[in-house]
Amino acid sequence: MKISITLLLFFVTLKCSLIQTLQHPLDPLNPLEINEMRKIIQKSHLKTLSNLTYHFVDLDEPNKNDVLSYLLSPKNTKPLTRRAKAIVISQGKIHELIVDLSKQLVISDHIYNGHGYPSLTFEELLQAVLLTQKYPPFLNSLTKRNLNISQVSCLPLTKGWYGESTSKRGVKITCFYRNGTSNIYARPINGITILFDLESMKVSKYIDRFKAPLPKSEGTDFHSRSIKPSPIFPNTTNNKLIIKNNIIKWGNWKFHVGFNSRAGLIISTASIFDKKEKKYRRVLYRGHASETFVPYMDPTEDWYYRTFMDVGEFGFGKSADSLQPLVDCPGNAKYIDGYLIDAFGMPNLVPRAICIFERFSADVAWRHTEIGVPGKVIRNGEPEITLVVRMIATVGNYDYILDWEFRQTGSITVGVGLTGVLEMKATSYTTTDKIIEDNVYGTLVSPNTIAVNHDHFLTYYLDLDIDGDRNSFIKSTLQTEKVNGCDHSPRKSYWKVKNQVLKREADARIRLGSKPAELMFVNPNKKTDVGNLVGYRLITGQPAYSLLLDDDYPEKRTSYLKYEIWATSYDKYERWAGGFYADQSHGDDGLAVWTQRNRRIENEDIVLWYTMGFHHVPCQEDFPIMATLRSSFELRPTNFFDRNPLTP
Ligand SMILES: *[C@@H]1O[C@H](CO)[C@@H](O)[C@H](O)[C@H]1NC(C)=O
Ligand SMILES: *[C@@H]1O[C@H](CO)[C@@H](O)[C@H](O)[C@H]1NC(C)=O
Ligand SMILES: *[C@@H]1O[C@H](CO)[C@@H](O)[C@H](O)[C@H]1NC(C)=O
Ligand SMILES: *[C@@H]1O[C@H](CO)[C@@H](O)[C@H](O)[C@H]1NC(C)=O
Ligand SMILES: [Cu+2]
Repeated sequence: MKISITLLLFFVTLKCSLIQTLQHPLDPLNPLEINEMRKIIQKSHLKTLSNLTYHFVDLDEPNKNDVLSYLLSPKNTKPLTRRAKAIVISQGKIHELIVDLSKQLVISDHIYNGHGYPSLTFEELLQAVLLTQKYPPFLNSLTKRNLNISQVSCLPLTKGWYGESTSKRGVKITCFYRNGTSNIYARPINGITILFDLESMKVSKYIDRFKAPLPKSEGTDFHSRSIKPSPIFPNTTNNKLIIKNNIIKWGNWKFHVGFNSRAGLIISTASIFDKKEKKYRRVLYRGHASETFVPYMDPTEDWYYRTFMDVGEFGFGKSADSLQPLVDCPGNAKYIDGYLIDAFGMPNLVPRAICIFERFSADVAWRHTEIGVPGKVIRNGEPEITLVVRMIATVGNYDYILDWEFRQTGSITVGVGLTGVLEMKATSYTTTDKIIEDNVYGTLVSPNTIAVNHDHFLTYYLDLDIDGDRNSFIKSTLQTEKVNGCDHSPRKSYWKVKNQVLKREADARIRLGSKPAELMFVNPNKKTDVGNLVGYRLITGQPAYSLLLDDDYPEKRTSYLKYEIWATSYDKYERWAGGFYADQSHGDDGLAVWTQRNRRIENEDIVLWYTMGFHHVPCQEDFPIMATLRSSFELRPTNFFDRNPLTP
């Protein structure tokens, strides 16, 4: 009896997982598949290993060609095998595993011996904090400061890399005093250095240097005001929204929404319907946040190491917060859940990880009034209606609102909103006129509180495939020309467009800002009826590159931030701009390293990388909680359509 129930369950499991795999080959691993993967690993040669922890699990995606043929004719393509990729650590060894879920086998187990470590698990970080809060020398330091442990909150911070030839997995712990506030970051307990070793799970270094004043708790709290969201939403049924599992259809767009622990939200196989060609045309094979870098600009003992690569060290997906209806997303939003994998390999549901909603932007999509036709005033126009796909990552103190906004014109706007709480340090100063040092590395945002200067760099992976895989990257600079005397023109100058096809990866490293330029991915094998190459253009936000010196350790780890733009030859395994093993990385993986091969990028399958940056000099309005600061970039059709697709 017992056996038959087990068998029955086995078949039910198998059947369900098969049904779910038929949707889209890039669907994230579902809970049944995650459980299968874990069981396969537990039954494999790895079963003898002790204390095996899961640091990263993702779909091991099929090759692009196979995905595309499957989507073109699912019935005529043999089913794609579902595989999981898992990075596990056991006894200090990092195993890179590939698990075939249909064959029920671990098909590859490779030990990684290079620099850097995989993303940290939530469970080990929680343990590190709990053990630190019981560590006797720490309790002594609190007693000396007359602080009660029941009011202390601690936070684990990644420690970066500062030239050590070898270093263990570990974090630095920084602590705060609540007593009277829920804004834990507002009251940092300064002067204590705590290094926590994640291999032995012990405090490995403890130094208490001085007793700094603690900022007051008054005025540090923040609470939501009750704002009633408008219940009225304009009637936008002309663009029907269809959400079938992870496949979204809206107006002329069709795309897939994925989710993993590292990138969070992933947009794949986005195509737009062309009325004239009567078919969907490919635009973006995949796009997602690839890495972030948040270096603080304070070189002193408690702060120098704060140079975070949040996506690689922890993960936007792991930090995905459940979205709050009517606050994070409007009333007409539909939600998609996400699944994460904990340190034990168990699936964890993130309810409402992603929301999708039609936005009446209150902007004008196009308009014109014509008074030149005798006897008439002719007014035309359309309101702008867009579709937004959103997730929010709360990474410690900061919240990142990550949007992909699709327009019926063919444009995709990728937006980022920064909000949350600043990282602050305690100081004895209560007003700026009392500051005696040249440099306190930030802004006095409240008495006894300095918010430290820092950057936010968000690098996006954008695998554009304009009407096919083979694309070229064109840089068009606008050049001032002198008017030739023979032209008999009273003008002296004008500008003209000079197109340059970037041939190799080294040509495609671009620092924005000095000369106006248009950056375009084109399909050199396809032209519009009038003969222009079909393409999509990148309209960037404000330029921002890293200002650190080349020989500074954080700069060595993130040298890809010397340029805002890169283009690379497509390689399925090159997705993480700062390298896969980001925790304590040495900078020997990632964009800057891959492109040293200087591969051909003309008429090849190529990938665009763009970094959106913020140099953040804090101000008082960022305290106690920061009003959202936004930036965006746009991928905009350029001679892709024969005419404005909004006009019949
Ligand atoms: C496994 O973890 C347990 C509890 O954390 C610990 O006592 C033990 O030493 C670990 N074993 C190995 C081989 O690391
Ligand atoms: C610390 O706070 C706890 C809980 O509020 C309280 O029970 C305890 O007496 C306090 N300890 C001291 C030394 O004040
Ligand atoms: C908490 O703060 C109040 C003043 O706001 C102070 O009187 C009290 O002693 C503090 N308690 C602890 C445990 O630090
Ligand atoms: C909204 O759309 C529905 C369905 O198409 C239609 O029945 C209704 O009249 C529309 N309402 C307004 C105010 O336009
Ligand atoms: Cu900031």
